[in-house]
Amino acid sequence: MAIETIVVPDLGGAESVDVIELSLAQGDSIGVEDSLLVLESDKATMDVPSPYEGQLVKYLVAEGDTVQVGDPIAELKVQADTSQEASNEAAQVLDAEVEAAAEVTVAPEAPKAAPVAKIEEKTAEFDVTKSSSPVDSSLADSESADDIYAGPAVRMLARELGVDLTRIGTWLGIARGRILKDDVNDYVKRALSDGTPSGHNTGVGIPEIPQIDFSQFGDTEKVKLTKIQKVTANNMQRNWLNVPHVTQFDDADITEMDSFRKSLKAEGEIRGVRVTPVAFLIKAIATALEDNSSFNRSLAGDGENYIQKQYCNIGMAVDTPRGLVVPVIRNASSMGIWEIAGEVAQFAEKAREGKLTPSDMQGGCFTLSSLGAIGGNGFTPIVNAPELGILGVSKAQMKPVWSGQEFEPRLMLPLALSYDHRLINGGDAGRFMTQIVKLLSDIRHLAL
Ligand code: CAO
Repeated sequence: MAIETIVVPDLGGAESVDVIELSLAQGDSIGVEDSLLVLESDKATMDVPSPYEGQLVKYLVAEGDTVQVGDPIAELKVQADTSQEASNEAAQVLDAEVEAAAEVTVAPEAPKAAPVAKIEEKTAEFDVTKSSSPVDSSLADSESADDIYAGPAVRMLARELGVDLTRIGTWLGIARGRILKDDVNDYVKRALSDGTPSGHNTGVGIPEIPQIDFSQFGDTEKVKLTKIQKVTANNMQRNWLNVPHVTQFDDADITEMDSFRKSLKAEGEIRGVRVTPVAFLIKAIATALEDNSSFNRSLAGDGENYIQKQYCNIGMAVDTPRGLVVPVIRNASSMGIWEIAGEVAQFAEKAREGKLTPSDMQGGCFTLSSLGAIGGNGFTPIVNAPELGILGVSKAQMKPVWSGQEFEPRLMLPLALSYDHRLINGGDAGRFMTQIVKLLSDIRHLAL
């Protein structure tokens, strides 16, 4: 056996480079061309392959050190008779690799045959030459991916699996840390088991929001999403991406409706039902839905047909501590205000207690999202697909309204109707909205 000292090879022009990864532990066995350590210049990271088969005695450098060509970096215990021959071969391999790296640095069209496991360019151009996968360029191009320390073999594994290293960094809770092969494998296992997207190129090719390790700015806490929050996140993204939304705004004068509603208070106490504007809204929507059948449709999955619904069920968004849920009030068009108000209260209570059943939340034709009790002038709700429309209601406010002779104080209710423009035209939406405004402004029409 002989002890061989390994030195920094020709760096293809780079004067000094950083040691970013020591690939072995003391006493580890190593084969010819296996990575001994990883160096990083301004333009590339490169593996220094072992010229010998043998065992690591010790490193002569530490991670973070800066080294130059010829500096000793490690001692290996090797078979005396093989050392010279292996040394020559490895030197040739390394020369070829360094040459390829140098070429790539100046010429993006460098041959694809460049040894990908050995040299890792930090420029986007180089990345494109290394693989036909579009994932690669986005990964290496990412500023934050460069902040992650990962050896070429780890980066290659991540590329092969389509995993974004910055996401792994975030998952591990490190903004600038070293990622190992096991981390990549663990992350993929986790992604496969819970359906978490693993890389940039998921979904429909939309650039992802950068994953940031916020702990670098201050204290943070990682909190698990509730099941409802996860479902809501998926549904919202699905609906936002699939449905071409248009939102139309209007105000309904609910002055009379509200004084009538208030006049029901005493009777409501006897009946044990509190009537809020929501009951009138649901009744108005259901009536308008019956009169405007274009809103009571869904696109068929074949893209060739639509389904015309002959029933009239209205979903009602309820804000709960666990997240947003939408119970469905069935046959709302055939119900009176008392009955609807009773269902609104019951469903709201059931929702907040987490007692809604799946069937309570199925079969909706149209959704009401009322933030009236909370506030705001208006918002643009997201259609609850495969429904075609949703009405967002904000807080009613007293406003001066011109009567033709004078300004009068009127209670105005802001409405926002979002609809799926694939099946609903502006004319359909205008008629639908106008009818809702009319029904709320003169609730006698609700009785007709
Ligand atoms: N303008 C002014 N006041 C309003 C109002 C409006 N548009 N709508 C309701 N109010 C008032 C009611 O009159 C009532 O006050 P009084 O008791 O003094 O009459 C109070 O607000 C009641 O509010 P509520 O929330 O208890 O009951 P509700 O029937 O108005 O609403 C529900 C029920 C379930 C729709 C509501 O509680 C809720 O969860 N809303 C949130 C929906 C949501 O999160 N939407 C967003 C979805 S997308 O993220």
